[in-house]
Amino acid sequence: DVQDSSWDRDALRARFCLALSDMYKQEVPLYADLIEIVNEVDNKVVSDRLAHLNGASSSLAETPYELPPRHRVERHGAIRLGTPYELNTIRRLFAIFGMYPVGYYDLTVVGFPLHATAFRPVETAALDKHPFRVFTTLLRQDLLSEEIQNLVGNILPRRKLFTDRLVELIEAAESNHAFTGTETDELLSEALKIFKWHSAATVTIDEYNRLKAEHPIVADIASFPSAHINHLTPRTLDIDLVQTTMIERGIPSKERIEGPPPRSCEILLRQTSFKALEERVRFYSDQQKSWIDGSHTARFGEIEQRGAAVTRKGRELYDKLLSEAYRQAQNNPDGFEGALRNSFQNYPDNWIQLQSEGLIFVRYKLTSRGHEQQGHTGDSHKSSSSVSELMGDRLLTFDPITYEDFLPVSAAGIFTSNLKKDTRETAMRQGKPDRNGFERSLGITVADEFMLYEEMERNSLEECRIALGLEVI
Ligand code: OOG
Ligand code: NI
Repeated sequence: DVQDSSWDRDALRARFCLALSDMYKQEVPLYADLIEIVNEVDNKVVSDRLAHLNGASSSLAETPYELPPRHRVERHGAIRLGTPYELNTIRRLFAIFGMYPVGYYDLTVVGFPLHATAFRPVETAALDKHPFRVFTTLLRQDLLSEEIQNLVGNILPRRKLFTDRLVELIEAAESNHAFTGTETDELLSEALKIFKWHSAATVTIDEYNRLKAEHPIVADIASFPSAHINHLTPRTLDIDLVQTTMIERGIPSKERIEGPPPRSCEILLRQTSFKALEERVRFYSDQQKSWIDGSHTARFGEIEQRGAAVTRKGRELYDKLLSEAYRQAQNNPDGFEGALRNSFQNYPDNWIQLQSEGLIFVRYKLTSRGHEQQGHTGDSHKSSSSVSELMGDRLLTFDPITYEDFLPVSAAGIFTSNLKKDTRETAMRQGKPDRNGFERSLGITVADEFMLYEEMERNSLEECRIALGLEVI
């Protein structure tokens, strides 16, 4: 069982994320600037909150001014893969780092011939240590025109994302081999090669143009020898401030922040980015019988702010209010932004209400009064006391659980801000989701994110009930 191996998956994941981040800083200097802005903004938010807390009594579930250890290191990245073999092997690699596939994302709804999952830690302790995640898309070759299917079918099986040594090390890990320090270093450096940028295309300029005419994303996936990381995203405490700072400093930022409007109780995910870079790429030209210069636009920088994970009911309300905002955008003097603020007035914006209406997932914890009464509650409380009774008696309180996943519609906003629309898009929009096909390629099923959050909530409540000497229901 790989779960019980001798190495520390959390420590490996932390090293892997740091190494990727260092590599990407070298490759995309604007990413390094972005990290600096995020650090500045977050320092300011923390000192403002401290000043505020010194003046006021702290209320329930107020965002802590002491940041959890995961904060400064938190990132997500994104890669795009071409074949089932590539997806399957990435899954085996990421498992060594304690990252498992969670959720199925169908991107045909936004006109992309892709489906995806997010590789991430799933357990509370692992998430608390280092919550690195990689949004991983797989090309849907079945949605391409026959001509491009043939072209891609020729190119992709020949590329070698994983070195022989890497595959050997993955196999060793799977048979529970205890890695030496040197082998761990090798594992990381061989893994990094998968994500590295290459400025020489593996296709001719003509092929590149044909792939790009099909859909720019197809060219991005099929023209290069690696699955280059296409963005790496730090988490910030104040995305609005990061956005204005980016604009002030002349960074080509996207116009709007994707996701929910600004709120006092953050939910789900808000994201913004700077636009993709136009990069010089060398292509072989059959006509000129030589290498020529061309360009490719795909890699960008992104920032995110994460809030509470919402329940299915909370997600339905989110989706409903979002589509309402789209419908009303034309009639609002402030356009989509105004319509969004308007429709989200119907999304409760206070933690107690969000919790009591079952809109968010929470982690229960004992209040200080609860701690004092540990084990003594039996007399005054029915052992079947409900959550709301225990909260009413101020024995129990909660923290919202952080959303660890992605929002496909936001992702689409980011995608489309970086890529020109295309004629075949409509055909791709008609594609049906193919979760079974995706899972067959992956080699296992993807976890259901709602069930993971539910389990965290249930476990936290059980622990509290046990500590209070109450019956576990
Ligand atoms: C993936 C986009 C998804 C996000 O933050 O929602 C994503 C891609 O561009 O390949 O990273
Ligand atoms: Ni992203």
